[in-house]
This record gives sequence, structure tokens and C-alpha cells, in this order.
Amino acid sequence: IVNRDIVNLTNCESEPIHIPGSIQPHGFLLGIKKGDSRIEFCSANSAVYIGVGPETLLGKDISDIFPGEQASRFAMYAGEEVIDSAKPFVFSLNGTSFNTTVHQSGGNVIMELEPFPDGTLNLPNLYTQTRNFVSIMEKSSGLLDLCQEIADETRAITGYDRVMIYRFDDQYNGEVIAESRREDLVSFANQKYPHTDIPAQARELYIRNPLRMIADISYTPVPLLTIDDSADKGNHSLDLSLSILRSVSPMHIEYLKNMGVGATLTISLLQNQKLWGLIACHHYAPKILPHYTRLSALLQGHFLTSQIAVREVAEEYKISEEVDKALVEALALLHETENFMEASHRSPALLKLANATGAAIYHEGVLYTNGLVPSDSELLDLFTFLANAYPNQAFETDNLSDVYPAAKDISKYAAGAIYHSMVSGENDGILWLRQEKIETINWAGNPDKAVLPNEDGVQLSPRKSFELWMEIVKDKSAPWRKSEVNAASSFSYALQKHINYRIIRAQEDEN
Ligand code: BLA
Repeated sequence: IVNRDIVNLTNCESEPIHIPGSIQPHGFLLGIKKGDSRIEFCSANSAVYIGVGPETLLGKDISDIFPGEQASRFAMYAGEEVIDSAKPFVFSLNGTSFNTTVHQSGGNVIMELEPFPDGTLNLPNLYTQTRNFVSIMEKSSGLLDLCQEIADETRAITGYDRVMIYRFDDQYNGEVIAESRREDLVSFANQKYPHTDIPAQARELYIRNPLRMIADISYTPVPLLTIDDSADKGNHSLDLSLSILRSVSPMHIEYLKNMGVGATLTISLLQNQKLWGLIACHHYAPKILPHYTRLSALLQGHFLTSQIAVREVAEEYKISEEVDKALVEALALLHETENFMEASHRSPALLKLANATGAAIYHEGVLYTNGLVPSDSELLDLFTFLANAYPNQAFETDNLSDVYPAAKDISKYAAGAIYHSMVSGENDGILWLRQEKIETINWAGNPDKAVLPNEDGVQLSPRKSFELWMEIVKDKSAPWRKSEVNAASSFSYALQKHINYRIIRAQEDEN
């Protein structure tokens, strides 16, 4: 068993990635106090783009520097109205046009100016994109299908070498569930990545900011300055959580270098205010995606998230319909049969109502079984254990050996179980069993070595090898679905009634 919790205590999760004090160099940044028009923050590279450096810009009023009409647009954003999401506009100076995104960060208004890569504003065709999605929606049958289509479409729109749909599990380990890639690249499909690859504060940030771009992994960070700062320190007070130019954690840069990646775009996929997954795009050379193409990619993310719950519910619904049908059949048999226990081993519906591979009832010293079950003595031991551990209770698990180590010997029949105790004889109860489902997890690199100590032993760094590392998970069954657990409860309740009724009848007969 792997202990991955040790890395929870590392410095990874405490790195303040929202205040890096620097930006990426594919644009420049200006910050003004809200309600003021004096430039308070400036990135050190402004001269590269507009020929005027921070020493000139800092402390100046915007209208002293930019032509009148453009200054008033800046001023408008710095005004009283609340700015809650990035609003772009085009700003031109000396013949160069910049896509300018504006957003508010605490008491500051941040403007990020990026030159248009080919000098023009290339608007994507949203009509075509939307129409494509509608036809994708109609033709893809399940959620995985849909993810594949979205990966293909996102790659077609953006031109990244690899586009992955990455889904988190309960512990935030992630799996590549769909991938569209340049043909000559090795596939990452179905690979699993440990939760330590994306620390908690980064996941929190990605809930608030749904799109991030790293234009060039080998960039040199550009310091953010205020009047008092020296260029080599940078000013760390400006919160860049929602900024598009935010400089990325050096840890993550090292990770991507180890992977051989040159540029990335990452889009959050949210469900119920939680991070469900990511659209993760890799390029093997530097790549700047223009603002409007980024929005197109973001739209693909919205398309997908709008369908996740719908598809999951639809898939669950199909199963629950089958389960309900089996439950009705099993209940009918229960009502029609004087001694259901005797008849139970002939009822396929009893198994089907929970999609179990085996079932057993222990009633007044007699064992009744159905399907694949362990030996009688093994079952009796199990009933005894469960009656003691969960008296008058229900219990379900996909890993019985967790609470009952002896289950390891019977995992061929009983790796997972739903148990309901019954009020009649000693240790009475009903069990649905599921056989072991051996799972192979293809980790991208040994997850125990996902985080490596550096020379000083305190600082940690990402692993260097992503060589396939297989983990075999044994002694577990497929997890029980809610509908299956509910059907088992309904049946157990009815069976208990049936038994009570028989006891009363027997007593009446005696009198
Ligand atoms: C961030 N790590 C990330 C991000 C991803 C990964 C997707 C988010 C980047 C973004 O949204 O822009 C991991 N990238 C992957 C994985 C794949 C991929 C799994 O392409 C699979 C194909 N990372 C480590 C270790 C540390 C670490 C050991 O492995 C810390 C010691 C840190 N990862 C780390 C940090 C961030 C990160 C700090 C946040 C980067 C940022 O936004 O500034």
C-alpha cells in the first residue's frame, strides 16, 4: 500500500502562486488604484511594447501617457462600476494593436496588453463552432464519447499538438479519459497522475480562474514594479489570480520541462463548484494563443461541462431502470412465495436488483445462497462478523477486506458486499456480494516518487520520469451504485416484513 499522504505536508501547497510578483513576457501589465488614474504597477517590460519604461510610467496619470480617447477608456474601467470578469478591448499605439483585458483585483484595476500575434484581431466563427457542438452532442452516445469529440474539436480550433480531457477522482488523482494528438506523439490516454502533481491551492485558484496559458516554458519572468521596487525583486503585493499573464510556479515549469512540453493551455471543468477535470493542451514548441481563440477553447469547456451532469445522470438512469425492474420482480416473488428463503436461490432478480455476483440469506440457523458465493463455513463466519460489527444496521463496501481481513481469501466471491442485519435468529441477515475486480492503474511515473526531495531535503521537486508504472489494485469490487444500494435496502425491508409476518402467523397457528 502506497502512502501518498506524506507529501501533504510539503511546501508545494504553501507556495503563494497568486502573488508571484512577475508575469510572462508575451504582453505587459499596468495596474491602477480603483477610482484613480495614476499608474501604480507596471511590468518591467513595457518599453519592449510601447517604447516607454516603468521609470516613466509609474506614478503618472494615464492621460499623460496615452492619447485622449484611449486614456478615457482606461479611466472608465477604473471608475466606480464593479468589474467582475475580464473585459477585452483593443488599444492601439504607434500602429501596434493590443488586446487589452481588464479586471479588478482587490482595490486595483489590472490591464494586460497583449499584441495580436499576426497584427489583426482574428475573430473565431462562433456560429460554426456552436453548430458543430450541437451535431457532436447528437451523435456522441456516452460521456467518454463526448469528451473525445471535445478533445478533437479543441485541437482543431487551437492547433495544440496534444489536447487531453483529464478527470479527477475523489482524491484528486487525475486520469486522461480522452486525447487528441499529433500522430507521431506517444499516447497519454488512460494514464493516471497523482494528486501531488497539482497542489490544493492551485486547484482552488483554477475554480476561480477557468483558463491559464503558458506561452513558452523557457520564458524569463518579468518583474512587476511599483515606484519603490527594484527590478530584481519585483512587487509581490498584487494578486494576479485572474490575470492571463501571471507568472507560473517554478515547480510546475520544472514539471513541464521534465515532460518535454514547450507551451500549455489549461481550462477548468467544474461541476457543483468543484473541479471535475481539465482540458489540458500541450505544445512541443512555444505557442501564444490569441485572446479570441482562447475564448473559443473556453467555450468548448463550457459545452462539455453543460453535458457532464446530464450524461452522468442519463447513464445512471439507464442502470437504475434495470435495477428497479429486478426489484419489482424480486418483491413479487417474495409476496407470492410462502417461504421465500427456500425459493431465493432460484431468483435471478435477487442478484440483478443490486447487480451482485452472489447473494446469501442467513435465517434461523439455515443458509440460503444464490450465484457465486464462498463456502458455507466462510459465509457463516462472515455473517457472524457482520452481525457483531453492524448490529441492526446496514453496511456496504467495495473493499470488504478493509474491515474484515479474512475477506482476502474469498475475494473471488466477496470483495464487495451490501449487508442488512435481520431481526429474527442470532446473526441473521442478508448479503449481496460482488467478486473482485482487479484494476490496473497506469501511473505516469511511480506515484511514490512523484515528489523528490532536493539536495537540502526540504525543497521538493517534481519527478523526472514519467515512465509507465503499473499499480495492481486487488481485493476490491466495482463500487455499488446508489440505485443498487437503495434497491437492496427496499428488498431487505420487505424481507424483514415477510419474516415478521411468518413469525406472527406461526404464533397464531400455535395458539
Ligand atoms: C500546476 N500541474 C499543474 C497544472 C497541471 C499540472 C495540469 C495546472 C497548470 C495550469 O492549469 O496551467 C499537472 N499537467 C499536469 C498533469 C498533466 C499535465 C498531471 O499536462 C498530465 C498530462 N507539481 C509537482 C510537484 C509540485 C508541483 C511535486 O509535480 C510541487 C512541489 C506544483 N503544479 C505545481 C504548482 C502548480 C501546478 C505549484 C500551479 C502552477 C501555477 O498555476 O502557477
